Amino acid sequence: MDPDWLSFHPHPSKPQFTPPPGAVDAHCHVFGPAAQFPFAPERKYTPCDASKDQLFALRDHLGLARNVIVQATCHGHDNRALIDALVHSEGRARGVASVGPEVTDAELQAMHEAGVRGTRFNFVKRLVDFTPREVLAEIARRIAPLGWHVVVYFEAQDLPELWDFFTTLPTTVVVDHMGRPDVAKPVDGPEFELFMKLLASHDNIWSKVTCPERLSKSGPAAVNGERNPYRDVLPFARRVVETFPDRVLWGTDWPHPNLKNHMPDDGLLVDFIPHIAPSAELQHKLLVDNPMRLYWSR
Ligand code: 0GY
Repeated sequence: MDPDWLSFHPHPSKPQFTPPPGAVDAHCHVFGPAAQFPFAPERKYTPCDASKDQLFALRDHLGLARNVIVQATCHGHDNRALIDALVHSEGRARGVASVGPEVTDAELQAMHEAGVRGTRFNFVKRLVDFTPREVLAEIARRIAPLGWHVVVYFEAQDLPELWDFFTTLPTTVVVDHMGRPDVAKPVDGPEFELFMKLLASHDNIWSKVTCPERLSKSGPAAVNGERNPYRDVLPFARRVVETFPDRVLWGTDWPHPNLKNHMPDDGLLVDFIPHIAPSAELQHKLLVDNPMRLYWSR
């Protein structure tokens, strides 16, 4: 693994918040193990191993029922570690794969049978090489008949340039981490307003309200001893949940790739939930109804 790589928290705390029965962690990854599933030669980072068994143990520890495992860029278009996790999950995990134009229809069908329900397009320049929009549009056209959606990952400053591409995709589109807002800017400033407008004007576009630990500048410090971390991210996530309650997903992002300053306690991440989804009804939509509709109904 990279010399400055931070490994995931070895002993996450027990959350104080009890997720509703059937709650889904809708954004997490598996890494390797590299001896069994080597990382891709074109990867931009080399992580620690983070196995399916460790992921499933974390799921149980946090009081969650299911996972949506998202293909990480360190595995490129080789989805074997993801598929292996899905087929050993006893139906409790679905996946988002990463595919290139070379993928065959038979391979897509086999991935569907293993539990894949989406493909991810990554526009974060430090993570991937550029892929022409026409190539991605053709992949979207091919996965649409399977009922899959497209997950997109990008930085907030790139949204204006990506807008036309996102809004012409023929599938449901799920945005990772609220489009990575700069949380030092106002929640009603032009940058986040543009993101809110994207969802307000397109009812096929969803958002993950994930990664407070990645977006936060204030960090995990508790206030008055309360487990209420990442307070600067809270208004952003809460605004998205309250405005689009039927199109939001939550996840841990375990094992937290590329965090350089601190590694979150996954129990604290679960305790972020009641602050962004303050009612039982919002929590149930965020954690159960929405992910079940998107990942387990087709
Ligand atoms: C995330 C975030 C990151 C990495 C990846 O696939 C990946 O490599 O997603 C990141 O470095 O911001 O969503 O887990």
